[in-house]
Amino acid sequence: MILDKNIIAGHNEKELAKHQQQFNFLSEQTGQAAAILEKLKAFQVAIPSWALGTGGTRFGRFAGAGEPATLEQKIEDVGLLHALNQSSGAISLHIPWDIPTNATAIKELAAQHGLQFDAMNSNTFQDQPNQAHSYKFGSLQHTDKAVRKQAIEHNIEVINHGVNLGSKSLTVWLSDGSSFPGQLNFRKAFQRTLESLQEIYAALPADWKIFVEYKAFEPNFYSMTVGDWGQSLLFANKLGDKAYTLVDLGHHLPNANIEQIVALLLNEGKLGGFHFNDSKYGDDDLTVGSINPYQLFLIFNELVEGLDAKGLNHATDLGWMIDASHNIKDPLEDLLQSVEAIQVAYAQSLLVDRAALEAAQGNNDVALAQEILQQAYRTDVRPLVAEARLQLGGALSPIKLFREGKVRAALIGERGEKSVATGL
Ligand code: PSV
Ligand code: MN
Ligand code: MN
Repeated sequence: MILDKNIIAGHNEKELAKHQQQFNFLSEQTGQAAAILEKLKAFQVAIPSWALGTGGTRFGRFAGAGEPATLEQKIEDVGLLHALNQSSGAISLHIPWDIPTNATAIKELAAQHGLQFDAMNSNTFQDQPNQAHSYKFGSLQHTDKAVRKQAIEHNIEVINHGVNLGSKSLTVWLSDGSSFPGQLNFRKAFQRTLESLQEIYAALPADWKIFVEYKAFEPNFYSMTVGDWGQSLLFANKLGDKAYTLVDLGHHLPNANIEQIVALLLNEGKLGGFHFNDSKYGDDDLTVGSINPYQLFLIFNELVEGLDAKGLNHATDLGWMIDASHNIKDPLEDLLQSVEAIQVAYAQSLLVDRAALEAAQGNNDVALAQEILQQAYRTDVRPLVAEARLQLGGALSPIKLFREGKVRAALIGERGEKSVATGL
């Protein structure tokens, strides 16, 4: 299904008068709408293929209807999102769930929808049918060299698929670790993992990056071999210039100061990218901004400050992606909400009066520094985000149009009630 431009234009016409009023008020209030709009328009958030179907938990799965069953359908779904918000211009694939059997055709299809291929993801946390060795006790860390070799070869195969599609990065998230004290020699597991990663690194094309993603717990519950940003940074530093740490917001222990982690990684030149989601307890994969939007703003505040200080490009020098997969919402509506929450936090952080904040910090004026941040955070920037969409040809109210245009019903018509996505 492709959303007709006339449908979007018709929707915008109905919404325009109200929007214009709100946008004009905000422009006057902030006095810097034009500059922020340009940045918002350049900012794209990649969509992971595994977020397009409802995820399950170990207690069950409630599949939605009309989910994308093939890679082509996943690309179509991201195409729909991008048509609606003009800010989801990339898809991130997970191998072997998304093997592109005909890379040229897949590339063409993506291009028709205005999509690029974001980071490729390997999977050594599940055993696949006919696989020679099991990952039950880890993959790149495994005590058995044959298992490590299999996992290394899989990662190289993922790079090769990515090369064919024009992707430029590999994200490695490992479930490796241990669930009971005594199970693992931490030093040796680290060393084996490093040597495995070095072999994968050696297969990276010159213009590629490798992102080492960390996670504090799950599926292993005593230790994770890449359990926090310190361990990820150790790997990234030892691997070389093409290796970076990837921050997934859900992968920290409760109350971790993620904004400080991000600021320091960026300062070290080792922050590679993000997986956005939100959580109350752990890796809940909830909609971005649904639980703690202030934290999201504080993270973006550090990112904007750090990127500007280093003369980096907000849109292109880091990898921006959503990583969520949950049980009960329509995944496309959820993703529209997530992208908007990211854009809102980004726009708010662009509103921060940097010079005033720096002066307040220099004077140790703690109350004023907080006032400056909250002035930006409490500004309702949604009309700015909507205006950016409008200028790019997207919909003023994407979810409203998704519902009024009966997009899910059309997808069910095409794919059937029982079409289930492959993935988490
Ligand atoms: C598992 O926690 C996970 O959500 C990681 O965040 C990865 O990025 C993702 O799965 C896909 O492998
Ligand atoms: Mn992730
Ligand atoms: Mn996760």
